[in-house]
Amino acid sequence: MGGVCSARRIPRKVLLTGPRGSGKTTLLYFWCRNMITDTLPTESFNVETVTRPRIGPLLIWDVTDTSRRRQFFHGTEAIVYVFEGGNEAEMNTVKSDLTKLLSDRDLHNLPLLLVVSKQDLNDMSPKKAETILSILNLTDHRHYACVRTRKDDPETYKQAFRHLGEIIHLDSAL
Ligand SMILES: Nc1nc2c(ncn2[C@@H]2O[C@H](COP(=O)(O)OP(=O)(O)OP(=O)(O)O)[C@@H](O)[C@H]2O)c(=O)[nH]1
Ligand SMILES: [Mg+2]
Repeated sequence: MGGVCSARRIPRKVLLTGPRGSGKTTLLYFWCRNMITDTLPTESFNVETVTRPRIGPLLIWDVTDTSRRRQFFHGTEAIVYVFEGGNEAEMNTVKSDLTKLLSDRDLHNLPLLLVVSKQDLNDMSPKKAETILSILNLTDHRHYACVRTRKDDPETYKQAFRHLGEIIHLDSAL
């Protein structure tokens, strides 16, 4: 017989967001299909259910447009934020977007997975990204993990999902 999480039938809502073109849909489709797929820029949003035994179903909303993103926040139980580790100007944009996102009352204290994407193009370690983003100020009182991904290494996408499962699991154990 499974544990509490595996028995869960109602999907947990997950918000997948981050700058345009950062690799969100590639990540989502990998989690759904277990393979790297070609993507087109997302017009409005994508939504997929991803089910794994230990964590139960996740309803993952992939949303880019920051001006209309807020309508997707209500009921969210975890956040996945994908960004490329780029130059200083880009990281400043990421930091201000992330700061705004995490201070929203609908996303208060929710588990956060930061994904530093396209590591075949940018060499930015999670530690470096965390320093630039002053992550300790952003992640107080929430379960948090930071991973890097690259689309030529599917294991990085699997690892990202494992971390997402862990922080959700920890959060639901509170
Ligand atoms: N080189 C490289 N390209 C990647 C990687 N991940 C995604 N891409 C490419 O980056 C482009 C954008 O990827 P998407 O997954 O569509 O990005 P997105 O964040 O969903 O983009 P929007 O929907 O426009 O916000 C695509 O051409 C992907 O193939 C990666 O790890 N390395
Ligand atoms: Mg997309």
